[in-house]
Amino acid sequence: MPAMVALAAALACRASAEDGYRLWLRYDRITDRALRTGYAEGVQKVILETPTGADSPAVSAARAELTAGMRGLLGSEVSVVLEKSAGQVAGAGAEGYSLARRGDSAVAIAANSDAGALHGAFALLRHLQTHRPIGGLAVTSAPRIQRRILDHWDNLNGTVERGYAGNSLWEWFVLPDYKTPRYRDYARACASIGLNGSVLTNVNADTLALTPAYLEKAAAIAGELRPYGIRTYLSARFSAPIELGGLRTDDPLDPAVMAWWRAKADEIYRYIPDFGGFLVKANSEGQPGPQDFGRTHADGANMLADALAPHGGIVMWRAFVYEVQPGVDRVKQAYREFTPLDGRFRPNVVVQIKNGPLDFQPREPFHPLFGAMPRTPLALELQITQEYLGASIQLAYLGPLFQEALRSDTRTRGPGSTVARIVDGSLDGHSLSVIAGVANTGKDRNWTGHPLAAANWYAFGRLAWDHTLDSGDIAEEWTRMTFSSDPDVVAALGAMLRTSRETVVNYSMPLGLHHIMATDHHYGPGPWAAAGRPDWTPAYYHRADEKGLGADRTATGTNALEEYSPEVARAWGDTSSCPEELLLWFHHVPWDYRMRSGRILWDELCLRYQRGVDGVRQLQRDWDSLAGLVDGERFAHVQALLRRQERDAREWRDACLLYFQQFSKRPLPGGVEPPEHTLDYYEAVQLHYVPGTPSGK
Ligand code: BDP
Repeated sequence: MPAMVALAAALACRASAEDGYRLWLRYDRITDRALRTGYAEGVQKVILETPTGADSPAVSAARAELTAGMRGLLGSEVSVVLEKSAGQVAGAGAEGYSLARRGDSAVAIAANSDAGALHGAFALLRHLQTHRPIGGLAVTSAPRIQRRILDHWDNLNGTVERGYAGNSLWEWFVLPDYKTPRYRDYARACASIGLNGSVLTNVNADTLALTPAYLEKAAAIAGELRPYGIRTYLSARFSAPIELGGLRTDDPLDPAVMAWWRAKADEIYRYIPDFGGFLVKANSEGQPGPQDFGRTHADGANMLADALAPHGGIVMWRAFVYEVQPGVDRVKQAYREFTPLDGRFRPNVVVQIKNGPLDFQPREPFHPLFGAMPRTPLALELQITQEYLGASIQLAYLGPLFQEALRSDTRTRGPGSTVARIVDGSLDGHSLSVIAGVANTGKDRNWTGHPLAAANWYAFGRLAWDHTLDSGDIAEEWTRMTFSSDPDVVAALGAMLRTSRETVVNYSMPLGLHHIMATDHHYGPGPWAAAGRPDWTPAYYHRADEKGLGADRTATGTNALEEYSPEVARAWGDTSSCPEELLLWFHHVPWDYRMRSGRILWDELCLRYQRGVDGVRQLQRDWDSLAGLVDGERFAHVQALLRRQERDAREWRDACLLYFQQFSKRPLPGGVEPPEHTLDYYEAVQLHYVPGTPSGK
């Protein structure tokens, strides 16, 4: 082959390579001919019915998506026409849609807003991408939670705190002049799963983001996100009045401070007229806040809320607060600080709470603040980026974790008082509702690092839209859209996704163990670690001693259980009724305690760790079975990462069991592989420049 031809062939091949950039919006030709023809005949025309029937950026985005999508999936041209709707579309809410057939050859997408029409366009495409019948097509869908937001922990210098997919998406230095097309593609992906907001900047906030030069840059990004219905938010550093304004105080009750923030809010809205509001981390992990001046979280939040209120903005005030307080369990602190403030926040404030009371561990019980502040809208913060679940190196599909958090029943207002119903506002009648996910996106070509980690972004969006969806169904949808509808692929990848999170739990922190990871970068085991602060030290949490293992959070211990409803506290407070998944979270359990399997705790623990390693090997076998059924590029990438994951899982198992064995003084039971190295070896392991740890070495 002449060199030029070879080069051209290589380039053509590269262009069509599956590098993951297209995410779940691939729109490749449907290979089943009968299905394709049926769709092509049934969807020759799409009617977009909107309140105005007029064009707009969102409507043209919908039109472009439908045109490109149909052309790709069906190889046929679809005509997209606009009509003014006759009246309100029942059940579609402000941002939802209904899909219905119009005669034999057309589909109508009806919505109460242009953003709703765009969501409907994506829903129709998803319907076809997942090969669902269009015969009696009649779908109505509306989001249950009002604000569905990605929180980017992105720094202005391009690094991403806990980001494992390369640098930040936002190219601050060349903004506002150059706007990479990725901004649009990002917004498109978010809109396709129903998200409607992005906090651009890290919760550990930089005041520079609030200066005119950076507001101009943020406005440029906002302009790219807006056509897709994505609103822009920023994190706010509480000390900005001192740092930027030259004031002598940040006291939220000081008139000069209030005036400074009012003027700042006015300025922001001049740049970004539909600015969503502030996300604030205050008096937490060294961040400044109202308590520095003897004021409360409510004083601080309300002062910012008043500044934003004239413009319709909101404050998302985080409840992730803890300090070294001798005698007070870290997991109890947020509840103690926030419950006395219930009813004292302005209506445009939402208190944003992580799913569990500690910090995004592989498994946590639900946060006791859910249900404990009925007069305050509460937002749920989930972590999509896998800080404690193997970064973007290990496979952990988080749909099951998100679902577990949302469906947790707090019992605070009787059975059915789920976290989901507290967050969506239905339990306590709040109209403001927010769900946030800490993003796992970055500059990597495939957006999320691990080729399967985009499933977590996808699952977050789908559950944020409708928390009654099943995480297994979502995994299947994603698989069909991202890989293929080949039944072997759907079955094998579906099984991998469904089991992967529990597998990570098993090889890292089984039976309710938590916070036993390495210090700072959090990648890998570190139950022995001396972190400098008691509440950052794993022994504070695992409490291993000659007698047993686990944190006693019953009345004989820290009594963290008192923060839950009596029904939950009763069930979890007794080892015989506490779910074994949470056993060591709430109890210090003797090594020879009889578990439900009939084995003693030590043996069960060892076997769980082994089960985790075996689980990764099963993931490997499932993936290997897909050779030839998925493209070579993604196949090889995942295969290599699973090899690494198997090694990492063995390290977790061996290191943790050797460490705990010092206390249990018992042999490994049959069926558990002997460790490869000594404990000294594992304790000496030092990782360098772990991604997502901007300050680490
Ligand atoms: C912890 C992270 C830290 C974040 C903090 C937070 O390790 O980087 O700043 O959460 O949520 O999990 O504020």
